[in-house]
Amino acid sequence: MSRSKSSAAFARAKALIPGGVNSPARAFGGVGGEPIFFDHGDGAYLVDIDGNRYLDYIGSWGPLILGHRHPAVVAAIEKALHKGTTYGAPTESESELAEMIIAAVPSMEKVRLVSSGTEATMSAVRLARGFTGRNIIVKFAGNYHGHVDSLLVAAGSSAATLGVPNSPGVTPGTAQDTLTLRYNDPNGAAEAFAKHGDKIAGVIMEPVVGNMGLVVPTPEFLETLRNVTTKHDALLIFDEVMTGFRVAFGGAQSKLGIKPDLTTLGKIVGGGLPVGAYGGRADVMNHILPAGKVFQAGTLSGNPLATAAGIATLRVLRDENPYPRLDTLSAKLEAGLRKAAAAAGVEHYTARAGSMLTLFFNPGPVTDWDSASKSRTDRFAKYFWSLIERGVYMPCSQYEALFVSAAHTEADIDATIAAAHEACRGL
Ligand code: KE4
Repeated sequence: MSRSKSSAAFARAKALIPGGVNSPARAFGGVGGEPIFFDHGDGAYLVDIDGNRYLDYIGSWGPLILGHRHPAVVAAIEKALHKGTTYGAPTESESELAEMIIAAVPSMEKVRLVSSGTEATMSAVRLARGFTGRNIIVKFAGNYHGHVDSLLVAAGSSAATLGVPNSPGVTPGTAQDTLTLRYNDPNGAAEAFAKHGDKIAGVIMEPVVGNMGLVVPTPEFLETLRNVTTKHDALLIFDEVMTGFRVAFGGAQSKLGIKPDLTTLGKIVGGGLPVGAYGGRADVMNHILPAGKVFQAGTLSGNPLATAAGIATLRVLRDENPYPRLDTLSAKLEAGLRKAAAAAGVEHYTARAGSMLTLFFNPGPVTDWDSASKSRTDRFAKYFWSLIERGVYMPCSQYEALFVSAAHTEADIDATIAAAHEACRGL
């Protein structure tokens, strides 16, 4: 495959934009080589500016559960577009999207729309601190919640250690109020609350992790977090930016049977346009300005084009219920990727939650960042590029989840598995 136009486009972009990309996740840092520039999407496929066609398993990092350019989403955006693009004033479409979110996610009694997942988590953390009057936020190593200063914190070495900033620009003053624990470590969480419980405003977590590769929580871990936060009057925040409307229409919480106090959303809820959301207990949400005193605002929050795309997407998900088929296709893909690695004698471990899954080049089990970070990223890089040459576009990092969309067919899954058999042979 020639990618000369992509290469030229990257050279141009690097002179204008740091690293030539507007988000580091697209920079191919985890796999080497140059990022591919795309011209358009088509159902389950992406077409790059050199005309090469790929089966897309990134789906824009999660939003495109219906695939590229679903007719209902395109029509909804077009209809909204001809009325205007933004008003800076309330519209009924914001209430309609809010009603759909609240109907789908039982723990959400009230919701505020913003423009990204980062804004949603940043606002939820501020709200937890404003509601409780406390400072400390607990997060988990390997969980990503967007580029919020207070959550860009290195893992602390134990329950009692307060995190240190791992991004230049995040001050020690900011990081000192973030406690980073090990995922799937109920004892560590219990110890942290025994020591700091009366100072902890909230716990934020990915209820199913996508950002260290896919890691599922143990029931004991979830139950412990729900119990200790309730006992100490701290808030439990589920960051469902990735899992919301992905692993189930009601999000991971609807499958895990745990009710958080706040939930953050993004990605699918905007149908491919910029929407984030945070919501939960009304008694907590009513502390948000202008109902309460915790400040949060946004010029394009609830943007009419974005809410139209989100409403159309949630309507298709609610009325057509693609989840059983997505689960069947994704299970077939997972089994096929495992078989391809096994046939080549390559150490591997997989984890899946609905239509998001990760193949780790790791003997497993992968239960936390410590175990995930032992993966053979060198093998992943070779695997990634071998698949690219066979027209399969996987997430460009071992520490991400791939996404199957409703536009993928059985034949697409079979072709991907065949390509994986060839890609594993060279590892
Ligand atoms: P955004 O600000 O990128 O919309 O959302 C941040 C965010 C928050 N919470 C979770 C669980 C997330 O996964 C994300 C964003 N996910 C990454 C990919 N794993 C987005 C890709 C990127 O940063 O370009």
